[in-house]
Amino acid sequence: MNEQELVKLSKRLSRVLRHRPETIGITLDSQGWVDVPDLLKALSRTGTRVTPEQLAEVVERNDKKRFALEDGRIRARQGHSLDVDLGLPETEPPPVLYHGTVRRHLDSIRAHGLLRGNRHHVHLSSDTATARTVGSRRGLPVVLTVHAGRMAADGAAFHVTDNGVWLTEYVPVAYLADA
Ligand code: HQG
Repeated sequence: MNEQELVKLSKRLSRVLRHRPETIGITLDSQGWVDVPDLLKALSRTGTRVTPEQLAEVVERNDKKRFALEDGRIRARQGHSLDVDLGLPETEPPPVLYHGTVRRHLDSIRAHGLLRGNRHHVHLSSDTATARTVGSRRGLPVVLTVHAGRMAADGAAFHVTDNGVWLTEYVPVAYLADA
């Protein structure tokens, strides 16, 4: 597959495995998994023919390792709006993490803190370059520092996905600073 085809299929998979499985007539189990043959049949029924080899290629070559393929099943590693339990253990965060956003959200973020919106968690990065990339999806990026160590010491839970995205439910204003 060429790069364009890979990105297109990755976006389609993100949509069905994180947000809207019902649009192709599948359901995910409580941990977000679906059997590969069921997924491929459903994609084919809805006009997207994908072979098991192509699916493996998208999972393997995905720039952010967004999907996990194990024992004939697949799931998204993070980013769900659906209620799934990823089973990620609570993990001690580094002293600071970063959040990439855009200027137009800053007033609201400084008033209310970082909110998870439709997703299960607020997404944080361990380095500023990744945070900048996340922010730049929406415009000129602005990077905020999150005092994760202090938050954890004050009782907040953090999780990290196996592709290195840090997750927490909410970041109060008191733990935010400019990067
Ligand atoms: C902003 C991508 C106003 C927040 C990325 C962000 C990430 C507020 C937007 C992952 C706010 C939510 C997640 C507040 C937060 N007032 N705006 N109080 N609190 N926001 O897409 O972090 O490619 O849900 O700054 O790489 O941008 O999908 O979150 O701009 O890892 O794998 O509200 O999605 O990964 O946007 O991105 P999102 P995000 P994938």
